Amino acid sequence: MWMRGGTSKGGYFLASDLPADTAERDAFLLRVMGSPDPRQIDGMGGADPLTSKVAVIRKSSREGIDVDYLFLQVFVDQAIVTDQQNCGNILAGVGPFAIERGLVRATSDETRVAIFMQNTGQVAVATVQTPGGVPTYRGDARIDGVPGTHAPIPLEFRDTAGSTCGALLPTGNAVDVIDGVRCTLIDNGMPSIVFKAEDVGATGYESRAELDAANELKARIERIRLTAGPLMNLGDVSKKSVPKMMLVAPPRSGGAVTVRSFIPHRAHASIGVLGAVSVATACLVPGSPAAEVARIPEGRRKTLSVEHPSGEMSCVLEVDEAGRVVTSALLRTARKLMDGTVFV
Ligand code: NQM
Repeated sequence: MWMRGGTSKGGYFLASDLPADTAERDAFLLRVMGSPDPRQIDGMGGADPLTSKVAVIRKSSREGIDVDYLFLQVFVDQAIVTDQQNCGNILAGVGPFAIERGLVRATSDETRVAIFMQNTGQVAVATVQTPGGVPTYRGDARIDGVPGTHAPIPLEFRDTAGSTCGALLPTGNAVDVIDGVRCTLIDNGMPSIVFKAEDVGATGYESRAELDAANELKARIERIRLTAGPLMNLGDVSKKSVPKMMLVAPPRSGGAVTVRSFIPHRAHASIGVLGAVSVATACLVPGSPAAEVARIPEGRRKTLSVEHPSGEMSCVLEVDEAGRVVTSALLRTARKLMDGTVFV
């Protein structure tokens, strides 16, 4: 099934429909997407990392969990399929897909689907609109980066701190200076490097096209990324899609912070879901570059509007007495686009 999940798009497969052998599976998915090729002309991919994504879903045998979800990023111009990151946008389609395929039974007009995210070993709960027991994609919810309105799919996350790096702040520091730039190395669901846009000669308000054309800037932040990878317990990240690079600046539209992200080599058209959660969390780390530019609402339950190139993403963060983020929630939408046979 081909679906839009949040601001991403990709193929959703039952695990049982894919080769069990990882190398065979990856070769198959490269053929499906038409990679490696910058245009992905011979496949389903959209010549963009945001539309070259795969969800692999199976019924879960875990207590209290409905389905297991493995996310795979199929590189566009390299023959790489990686499970080294999660994807909260593609996650938005997992609940409806699981109901459509009969892995989960709709319970009432709304069905909560508990999803184990295999990439990071954490749980997300998606609430899917299921009037009459059938998922609907129509509704009034709007998310920036997607035209029109659709049925709301709220996503809740718990225990995402240190999802891949082992700790929220894998170096134990709020700030590490790398290549002369003050950075926060953080992982609240997505390994991310957060630094002030102005510290790398950017404004933080550039368009995606401007950032993609900024070759000197991209080379500089890639140097930072390659140095930071091992410090974040990620090893050599030259062929990995994490950590993501997050350039922050003061908000301009009444939000909490402005972000331009690289994922990691192309600029994001908006921002990733867990990427946004990780940046919002960095804004709450005292002494961090993000905290210096952010405007943080009061209270234990905070809605941080993260401004990005095509609008904003509101992250609802709940903090404990010590100010640590314990849960996060976001609104996404998804849409079933096509259900059929893909030929390889
Ligand atoms: O951060 C893009 C996306 C993502 C990932 C990326 C995502 C997340 O927008 O949870 O959703 O960072 O590669 O789909």
